[in-house]
Amino acid sequence: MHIRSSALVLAFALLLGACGGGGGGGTGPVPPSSTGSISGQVTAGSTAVPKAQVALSGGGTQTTNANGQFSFSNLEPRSYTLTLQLPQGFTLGTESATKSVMVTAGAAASVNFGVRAIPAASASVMAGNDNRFSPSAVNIVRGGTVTWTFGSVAHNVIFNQTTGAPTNVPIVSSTTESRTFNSDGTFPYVCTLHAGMTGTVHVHAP
Ligand SMILES: [Cu+2]
Repeated sequence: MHIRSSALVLAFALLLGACGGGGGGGTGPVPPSSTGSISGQVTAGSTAVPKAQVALSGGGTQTTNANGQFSFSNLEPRSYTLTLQLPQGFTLGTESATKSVMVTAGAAASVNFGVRAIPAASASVMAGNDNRFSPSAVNIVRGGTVTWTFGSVAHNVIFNQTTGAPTNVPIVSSTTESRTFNSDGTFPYVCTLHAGMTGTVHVHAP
């Protein structure tokens, strides 16, 4: 192996010498790459997952960047295994923590992980004087609670569907109201006093 690559280098040197004439600092022919790379991304739905650890068999661990991306380069062509470790707030869901990938010379293999965000136990929504619910959509775990904070302008919270939804919040101002959601699903709601003042609570299984 070692002898063989030395022989290759020698052959290249001879080749350069033979046709190198006038150049002086020319770069010469670029040999085809003998290594490959792996790159990928960790996402939870449409959200990138930064600070995930991706370990490569045979050495090396990368931490995903702000876009959930990672990459390994200069890899000898062969099969590798990637092992994913998620930061807090995320779970694998149906995704597997380890994936095999074949690296070939001169090519970039792509390996992506699609995981799931663990929904929060509670969420807060402002029912402000601008006649908006903010944020307009929240995600909580089943059994979790949403608290609405009302300013001096009066609003209500009326759920579009009653099955699985908690009781409506009557017209109130300058107070907070909390509701617990015990059923999975999507629960849209409106303030009937202000056209277009709408919100949604997404309730997820733990
Ligand atoms: Cu309102």
